[in-house]
Amino acid sequence: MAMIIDGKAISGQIREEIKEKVTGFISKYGKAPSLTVIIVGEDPASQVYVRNKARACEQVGIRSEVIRLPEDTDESSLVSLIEKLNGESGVNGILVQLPLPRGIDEKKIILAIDPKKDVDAFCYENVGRILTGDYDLLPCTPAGVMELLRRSGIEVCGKDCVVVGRSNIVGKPMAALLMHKNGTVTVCHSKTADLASHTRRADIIVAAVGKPGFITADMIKEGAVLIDVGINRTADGKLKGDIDFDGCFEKAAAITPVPGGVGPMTVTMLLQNTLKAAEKQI
Ligand code: L34
Repeated sequence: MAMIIDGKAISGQIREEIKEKVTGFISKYGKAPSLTVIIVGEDPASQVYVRNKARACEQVGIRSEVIRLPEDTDESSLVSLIEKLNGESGVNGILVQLPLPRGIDEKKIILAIDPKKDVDAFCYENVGRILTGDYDLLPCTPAGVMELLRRSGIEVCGKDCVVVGRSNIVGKPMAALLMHKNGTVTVCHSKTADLASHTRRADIIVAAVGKPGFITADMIKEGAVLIDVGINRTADGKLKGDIDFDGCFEKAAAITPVPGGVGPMTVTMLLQNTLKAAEKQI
């Protein structure tokens, strides 16, 4: 029977710690760290995530502003807005919620953000820092996964880690962070021949595929640690992860639920990055 890794509870603990640090920051510098989130269009999932981010900022005393732009916003006005925010000393962190509407080049937008204010750590400079291990800002989801492992007492050193998914946002930085902790890392993806032969050898699986229930009990080994990054909305409106939670529960040693696993940690790591960015800018 698996230990359930309670991301919501761990998140709550970390937010208390961040809140104390933010209080210290405010008494030292006379102002709160601040985050500006830009959301373009009406994607319902993005609306939920951005609302969660704003609420979390409020919880810990970080000042946040959400800028809502219409679906038909053009690339150049979005870039202009980012450039304006880059120049404002009262803005410590800038986040453009992804995905962006068709017709806007995400890469261009990400690279318009001042690397010091890039609290997603998506720009080239920050990605290079992550790969070399010389970083202060980490991408929120992979950082959240590492923190879940650490606070659950799960050792990465020497373990066989299989990351399923190779996105720039999750899979690639996830692999880098696991390597920094001396895990032996395999990155699998949609073209991997015989995926199960890899996942069955894994001590730790991080699933970031975007397919509900994709990782099934027959694909894991007894005692594996399962980290589920997937958030899929099923037809009946429920949230389902990439891992078949019920099927894997007996066989795994530990598993994250969806919701209440990695999701809240993504939001919490954003708070941490915003505080770090603010400290660096002072
Ligand atoms: N720029 N775009 C940018 N940065 C990010 O870090 C993200 N991500 C992903 C999507 N686009 C982004 C997020 O914020 C995913 N993501 C995110 C944020 C919050 C939650 C999940 C993903 C979250 O709060 N999840 C809750 C449930 C939310 C619900 O009810 O839908 C959970 O318990 O998993």
